[in-house]
Amino acid sequence: MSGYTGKFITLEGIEGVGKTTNREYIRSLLEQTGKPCVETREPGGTPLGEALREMLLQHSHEGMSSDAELLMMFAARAEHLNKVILPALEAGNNVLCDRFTEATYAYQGGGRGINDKKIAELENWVQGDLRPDLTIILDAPVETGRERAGRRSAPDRIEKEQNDFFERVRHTYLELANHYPHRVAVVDASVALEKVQDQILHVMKQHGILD
Ligand code: T5A
Repeated sequence: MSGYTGKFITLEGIEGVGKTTNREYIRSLLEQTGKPCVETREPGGTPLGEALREMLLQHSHEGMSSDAELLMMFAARAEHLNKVILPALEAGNNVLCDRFTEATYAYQGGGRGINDKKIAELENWVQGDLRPDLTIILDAPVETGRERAGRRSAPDRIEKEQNDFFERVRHTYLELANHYPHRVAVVDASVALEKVQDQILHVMKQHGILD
């Protein structure tokens, strides 16, 4: 838990499940708490983080080692925490972040096969005790997510991975939800948007983010 008066909410899931689509809705729910909401994303959220994002996602860095990828995700995160997330929480705001460390467990851990103890060491170093108050995992079959993402844009360096990579990513997300049910919730994102948003409202109430 973040331990701040504002809430730290993160949004996760494989490609194309609807994170961007649902951000505005979640933001509007968070604003009902009376506190402003700082909306941000990872990798990114700062000038350095956005530069790292570009390097991570562009095709000119095909063949990047998994460890380099992992360390760049945490370099971007360290900057993001220091410059955006912690100042916003310290000022009493809610923070809504499109992806955070659960993505690292899912993609670099599940997808790339990096041992989760290595990820946990970096998590503890960079974040100390800070964990999101609630992580909402939008879950849908890999084919559904990829088909939706493909309609939107051409695949980036990570999106061009094969289905088995995304099956491992999805599986790791679901394992995280089983492991941390008090702070990680799964929403079925394969259904119509209205039904997805009903579930989001429900989990935010269930986890005490909204009354
Ligand atoms: N990454 C990130 C790591 O590997 N490790 C890390 O630690 C971190 C932080 C970032 C990449 O970096 C990786 C993961 C990613 O590969 P990103 O842009 O944050 O990339 O993530 P993407 O998943 O690529 O984002 P997308 O924009 O592709 O997916 P979204 O945001 O989940 O999907 P969205 O909202 O754009 O929707 C896609 C399409 O589906 C439609 C929308 O209208 C849109 O057209 N849609 C629906 N259609 C029908 N029914 C619904 N319920 C729908 N919901 C949305």
